[in-house]
Amino acid sequence: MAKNKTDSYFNGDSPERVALVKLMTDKDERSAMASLDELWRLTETAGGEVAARVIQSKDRPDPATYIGSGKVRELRELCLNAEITLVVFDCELSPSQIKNLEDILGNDIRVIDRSMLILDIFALHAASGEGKLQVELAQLKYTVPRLIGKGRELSRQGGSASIAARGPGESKLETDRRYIKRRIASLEAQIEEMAKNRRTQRAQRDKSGLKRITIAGYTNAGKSTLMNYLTGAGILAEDKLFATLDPTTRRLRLPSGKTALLTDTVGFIRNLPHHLIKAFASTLDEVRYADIILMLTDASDSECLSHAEVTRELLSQLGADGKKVLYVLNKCDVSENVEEAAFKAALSSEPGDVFRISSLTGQGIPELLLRIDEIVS
Ligand SMILES: Nc1nc2c(ncn2[C@@H]2O[C@H](COP(=O)(O)OP(=O)(O)OP(=O)(O)O)[C@@H](O)[C@H]2O)c(=O)[nH]1
Ligand SMILES: [Mg+2]
Repeated sequence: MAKNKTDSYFNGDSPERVALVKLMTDKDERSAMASLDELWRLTETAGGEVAARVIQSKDRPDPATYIGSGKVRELRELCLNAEITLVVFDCELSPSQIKNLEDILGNDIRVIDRSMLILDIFALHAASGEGKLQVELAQLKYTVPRLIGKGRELSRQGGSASIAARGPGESKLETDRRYIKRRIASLEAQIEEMAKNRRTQRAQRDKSGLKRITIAGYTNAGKSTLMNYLTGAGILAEDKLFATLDPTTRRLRLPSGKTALLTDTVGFIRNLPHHLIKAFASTLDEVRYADIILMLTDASDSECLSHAEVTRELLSQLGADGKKVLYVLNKCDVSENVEEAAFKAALSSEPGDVFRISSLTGQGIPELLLRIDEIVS
């Protein structure tokens, strides 16, 4: 089962030492570095310590080993010298690529890809029953086929499961394909049942006639901090990726005295694993059923514009086109540098007003609330 925060990796042994590997196919060094920085943060969030970064320049991925077998042998030397036991690739690897890589790297060095790492963080942070089932489903569909057949145990009970070994599975039985098939069917049925409940709750909320406002944005943009500022919801907000997985809805009092419903939800990231989107469909539906979306972006992040672009694109995929979206630049107590024109260009749509706020100090929030009030009225 997915582990929770209290028995996380940090409580046991020292953090696992990790090498990050990136294949650069287009000579775009800046974006390669930004992508590696993000992978670094993901690794730390999962409880790893980054000990090395490796960039390989190549026209296209090697079908067998992704970076080429010569480079993998170099990587092996590096790992042995630096006591690195886990290699994270900044891409999606096929099960056979992982197998080939581990064959060259040797027994004590494990290989995972970016999606497995993200799923691992989700497993670590899942708190509700629904969240845990959703993560387990995504892991069974993505991670497990990549780990299977190596005699590797998928999860160790108690203490310190290592990165990407957390999640479903406690016995050898669980690596059995038939078992996995049955478990997937059962998870899908349970998740559908919970989705039904969610739909009923939504229908009840609809009867109340209150407008629904959903905060959406890249992970770590400050969504939960804004939710807490506006409603005192007391949601965990911290400088980690994917701190929030479960949606929370609270009543929001507007300046006119009217009430609306405000929802905080799971964050986005570029190349969000496909199976995760499918498994979290009912959670992500909060976007589809919103009357107003507050698209929050961290203005202090050097990747602010690309985050806005990714978020806009995912919102569109999730069925938010045609909805009223308010674009909000957050953390303006730290940085006011983002130019409105560049921000609008990144969104490739005409976003109307852009609000600049700080969810920590409250600056800019009265203006945002007045605008919401106007729309609700
Ligand atoms: N300086 C500053 N920090 C902020 C602001 N808003 C949020 N933060 C910080 O940014 C970090 C992330 O905030 P969260 O509210 O957890 O972000 P989130 O969007 O909910 O993130 P996930 O749930 O992980 O996707 C925390 O350390 C917050 O204290 C702000 O306006 N200014
Ligand atoms: Mg959050």
